[in-house]
Amino acid sequence: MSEETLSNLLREERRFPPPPELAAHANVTAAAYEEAAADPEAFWAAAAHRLDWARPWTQVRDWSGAPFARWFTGGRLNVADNCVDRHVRAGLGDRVAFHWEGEPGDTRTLTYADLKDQVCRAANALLSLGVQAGDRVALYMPMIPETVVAMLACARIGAPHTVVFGGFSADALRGRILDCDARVVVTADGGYRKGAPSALKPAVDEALEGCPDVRSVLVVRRTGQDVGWTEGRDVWWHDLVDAQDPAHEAEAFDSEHPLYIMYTSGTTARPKGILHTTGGYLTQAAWTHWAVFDVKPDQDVYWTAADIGWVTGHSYIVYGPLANGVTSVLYEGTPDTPHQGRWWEIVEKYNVTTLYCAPTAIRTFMKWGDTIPGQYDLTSLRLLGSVGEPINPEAWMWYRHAIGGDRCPVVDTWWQTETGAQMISPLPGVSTCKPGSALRPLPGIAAEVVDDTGRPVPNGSGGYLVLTQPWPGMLRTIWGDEQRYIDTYWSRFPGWYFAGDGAKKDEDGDIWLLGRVDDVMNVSGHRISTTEVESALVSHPLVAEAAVVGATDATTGQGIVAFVILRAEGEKAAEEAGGDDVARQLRAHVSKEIGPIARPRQILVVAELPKTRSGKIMRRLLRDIAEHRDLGDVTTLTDSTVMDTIRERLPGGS
Ligand code: 6R9
Repeated sequence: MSEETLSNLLREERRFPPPPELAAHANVTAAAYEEAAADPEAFWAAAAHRLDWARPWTQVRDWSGAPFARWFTGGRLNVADNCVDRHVRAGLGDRVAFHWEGEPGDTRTLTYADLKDQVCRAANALLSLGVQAGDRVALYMPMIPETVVAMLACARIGAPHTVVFGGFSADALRGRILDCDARVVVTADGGYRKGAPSALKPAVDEALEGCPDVRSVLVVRRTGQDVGWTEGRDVWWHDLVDAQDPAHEAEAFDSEHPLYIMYTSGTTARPKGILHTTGGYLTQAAWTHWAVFDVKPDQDVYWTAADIGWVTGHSYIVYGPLANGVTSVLYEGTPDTPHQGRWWEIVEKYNVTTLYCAPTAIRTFMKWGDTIPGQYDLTSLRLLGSVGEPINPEAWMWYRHAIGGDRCPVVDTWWQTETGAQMISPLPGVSTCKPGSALRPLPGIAAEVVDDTGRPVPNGSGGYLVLTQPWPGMLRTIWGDEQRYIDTYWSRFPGWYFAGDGAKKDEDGDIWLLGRVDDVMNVSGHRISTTEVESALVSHPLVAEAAVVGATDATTGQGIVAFVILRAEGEKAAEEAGGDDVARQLRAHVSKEIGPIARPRQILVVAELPKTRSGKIMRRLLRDIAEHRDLGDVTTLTDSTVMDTIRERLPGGS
C-alpha cells in the first residue's frame, strides 16, 4: 500500500486515555496482555473457568488437525444452562435479563427466572416436534424476546440454530434452509418496522415451496396480521410452547458440539455457512463482553443496538451478556420511529450504561444533528462501542462528544462472523484510544499486518490483516464445505488466517482497519482505500455519510466515484447553490485532505445507500451503478428500493 494512502489517517493525533475512575475499577488491567502472551493456553483456560462445566476438558487447544481447531477437548457443558439456569441457581432469578421495548411502545420485562421458564418450555416444544440433538433449526424472526428464547432452547437441546435476518428475502431464506437442511422453522406473523407491521410469515410460506423436508413451522403471534396456514405443518407458539412443562433437564454437550450456523453478509459470492461450536465460542464471547465492555453485572444496563440476525446480535445480545448475567435492553424497531430521538429516549428511560452499535447508525445520527440527542438525559452512559465497519475519526469524535458527553471511552471493536467474538479492540480501563483505530489484539489473540509475500510490515506501513494463532471462538469450518474453508481463509498465507481486510500499523504499532481488501482501488497505479476517501468526505461539514467505489476508467484504470448523503445543513447549501457546486467543494476538499490523486472523478448526492443487515455498504451494487451495469444479486439488501432511487440520480443512468 502506498505511503500517500496511509498518510491521511496517520495524521490523526487526538488521544484519549482511560478515565481514571473507570481504570481504577476495571475488570481487566494491563497485566492481562503479559499473562496471555506468556501462556495463551493458561489464559484461555482461566477465561473458560468463568463458565460452568459438567465435565472438565483434558486439553485446552488441539491444533494438530490445523486448520481445523478443537478447544477444551473432552469438556462438556450446556450453553443455555450457562446463560440462564446457573444465574437462577446463584440466587439471581429476579435480576432482569431483558428490558424489551417494542417499536409501538409496548414493553416486556424478562427476569432470569422468566427466561429459564420460557427456554425450558420452548425446549420441550421443540422436542415434541421431533427435534433432536444435531438437527438444524432455522429462525426467521423479528426482534422480540421469543427470538432469544428460541435460540437458547435450541442450544439447550443441542440443535444448532441458523438465524436468518428478517429483512432477507424468501429466496435468501430458502437458500439457507436448504444449505443446512433445516427441518423446523421458527418465525412470527411479523414484527414492527418504521411504524407499521411488517410481515414475515408470507416469506416463510414462499421459501418453503422449495423446501419439501421442512415438517414444522412454529409461529409467534406478534402483530396479529392475517397469516396463511398450512394445517399439519404450522403451529402457533402460544398453543404449543405455553402448554409445555416449565421443567427441562439440560444435557451437557461436547465442547465441540455445533452451536450455530451463521451465513455471512454475502456481499460478494454465495453465502457461506459459518459454523460455531460450544465451549470455545462461549468462552470468548463471555470473556470479551466482560473485558471490552468492563461489565458490572449488578450495576450495568447494557444495550447492543443491532439485529439478532447479525453475528453481533448472537455474541453481544444473546450469548456474551447472558453468560455474564447482565441486564440488557432489547429494542424491536428502527431508530427514527416514531421520532429521531427514539434511541436516546430508550437510553434515558432504562438508564443504559453501555451502548454498542455500528458506524452507519452513528453517521445517521450525525446527519440528524446534535440537538436531537441533546434533548435527552444521557448521563447514565459510561462506555460506548462501535462495530461493523471502519469508524471515521469524525464519526468517532461525534459519538464521543454528542452521545458520550466527552466522558465515555469509545471502543472500536474489530471482528467477524468467522471470529465469533471481538479480536482487536481497546480495553477501556487500559488503552489510550485514538479516533478511528481498533488499536491492538485483545489478550490471548495474535494478529499481524503483512505484505503481499506474507512478511510483517514495519510500523508506519499497511498491508493485509492476518491472525497468526488459533483462538477459542474461531469458526470450525464452512458448513458442508471444508475445502472452501481451507481455500478462503488458510491458502493466501499458509498457516495464517486471512481476514480479507486491509490494515496499517502506525508508528506505535497500533492497527487501523482500512476495509475489505476488495475495497482497495487502483487509480493510475496508486492504491487508495475506499475507507480513506470516505473518511475525508465525512470530515467535510456538509457530509453525513459517504460510499466510495472504483469504477473502470479507460485512462486511469479505475476512477473514484463517490456517493454522498448530506447533513441537514448540506442539503440546504445544495439547494441554494446547486448540487454541482457542492460536488466541486467536496472534490477540492478530498484533494486537500489526501492529495489530487484521490479526488473523486464523480460525486453523486443521494438520499440513502444500499446496506446489509449489519450496516455495511454494498459497494458491489454501487460499482454496478457507476459502471452502468444491471444489478446483480440484491437478496441481502435490507431495502432493495434504495437502488432505484440512486439510479434516478445518476446522469446517463438507466
Ligand atoms: C462483527 C462483524 C466482518 C467485517 C470485517 C471488516 C468489517 C467489522 C470492524 C470492521 C473496521 C471495525 N469490520 N468491525 N472494520 N473496524 N471495528 O461486523 O461481522 O458482518 O462478518 O463483518 O466487517 O471488514 O472483515 P461481519
